[in-house]
Amino acid sequence: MKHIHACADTIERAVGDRTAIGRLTADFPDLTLDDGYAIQDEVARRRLARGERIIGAKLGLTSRAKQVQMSVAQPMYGRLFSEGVHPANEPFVVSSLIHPRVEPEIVFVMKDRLAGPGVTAGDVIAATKYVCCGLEIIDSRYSDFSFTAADVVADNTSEAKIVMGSVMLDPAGIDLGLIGLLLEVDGEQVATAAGAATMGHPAEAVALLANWLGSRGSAIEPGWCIYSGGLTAAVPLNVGSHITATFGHLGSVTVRGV
Ligand code: 0L1
Ligand code: MG
Repeated sequence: MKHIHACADTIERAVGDRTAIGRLTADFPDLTLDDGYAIQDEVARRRLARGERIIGAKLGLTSRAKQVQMSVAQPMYGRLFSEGVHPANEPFVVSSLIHPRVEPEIVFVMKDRLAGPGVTAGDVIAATKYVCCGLEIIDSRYSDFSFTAADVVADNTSEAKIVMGSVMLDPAGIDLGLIGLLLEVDGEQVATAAGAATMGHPAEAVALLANWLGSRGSAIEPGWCIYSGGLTAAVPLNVGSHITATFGHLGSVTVRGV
């Protein structure tokens, strides 16, 4: 037993109080990645009991830019909940979170169930209803976004809110690895990337997720949306700032902090 319930309490308190906490691993240095997922599972169980719904999943740290920014060099996954959907074009209240950041992602909306082992990027493309662009608004519950892999997995990989673009495309007709991205803050270019920044191709990240879930007796379910991981480092969302991601073929998506 590695204090799973106590750690889940700590994470939930940080979310509720909107107050950053120290790393769980400072108190429990032997916390493993599996313990992190057990804490994530426990918090998810409580959220479901309170009436939230799971609407998908997210990959974290699938690009080199994100791994370098966070000093954690391993991909991971978290859950997306119905409470997290933020309508495009609606201002976002920055003070509703602790210290939000935004990252641009390619989003898969699934038509078929997918579970490993053996799921490939080709299987992902075939099982996808459409792809669109998205912004993920992340909010680490840890001070200064400072964490180990076990900490951030326990914190549902900093999950907070998602915003989805409106252009929906069949991924079979485009090379998602070669899709370009321009990230702007207040009209200034802050980063550029291509879809290949996510594990060579964003469908590879979704295949990894399907294989991980399969190994845990779970699956990607029809209708789920999957955020395949930030293509660039995340940028702070401040009051008054406009953050826009414009993708080749997939259009653009903006969030405005108020
Ligand atoms: O979606 C993400 O890539 C977040 C995972 C890492 C946590 C973070 O950057 O806060
Ligand atoms: Mg993300």
